[in-house]
Amino acid sequence: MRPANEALIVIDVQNDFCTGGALAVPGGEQIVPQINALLDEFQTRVLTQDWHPADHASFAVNHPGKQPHEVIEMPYGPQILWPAHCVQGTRGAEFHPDLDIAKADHIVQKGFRPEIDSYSAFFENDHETPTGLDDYLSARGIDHLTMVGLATDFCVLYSALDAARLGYAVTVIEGACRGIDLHGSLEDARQAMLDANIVLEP
Ligand code: VGL
Ligand code: ZN
Repeated sequence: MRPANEALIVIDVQNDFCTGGALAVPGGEQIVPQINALLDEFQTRVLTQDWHPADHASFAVNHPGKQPHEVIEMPYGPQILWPAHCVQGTRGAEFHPDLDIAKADHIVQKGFRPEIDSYSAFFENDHETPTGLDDYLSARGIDHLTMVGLATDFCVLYSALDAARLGYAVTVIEGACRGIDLHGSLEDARQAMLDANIVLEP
């Protein structure tokens, strides 16, 4: 068992990010068995859930004439447009059926405000609206996070960078993550995490 100051953060292991899903990450479902094993090791286990309303501003379909992966300018900066995914209450938004969600202590839903996306488990994409996760963890004396999940180069990356910035020691287990890899974003993500002193474990 890991010590009480450590938590496992499982990012967005949801049907829409797995094979057959609306925003499928190649091999997304392959990480589920390893994550289930990790859930047994940690005393504090947090899941995040991408949880968008159907009219969410990150969906290309809500911007006439725009296609997925085009970038638009939002008040908080550039935003990549995505296929509609993880719509609240749909099967695509549910956790992968094999993920052992009964072992989680806390679930953070994010991206539920129509006008702002939220990649990070800690802040929305304006980098200042908090999700409450930092308070939850610091109230429990947690200062070390191990992160796994989907996608390595988006929600795992932004969660890990924010956690490092907030002062947590952060480890990302790359074998228990899968990436989208848009225009080399996976290699950029690895470099950004290394630059932030995040430990990358195989
Ligand atoms: C994610 C793109 C859009 C992720 C979520 O979980 O990495 N990526 N929404
Ligand atoms: Zn999303």
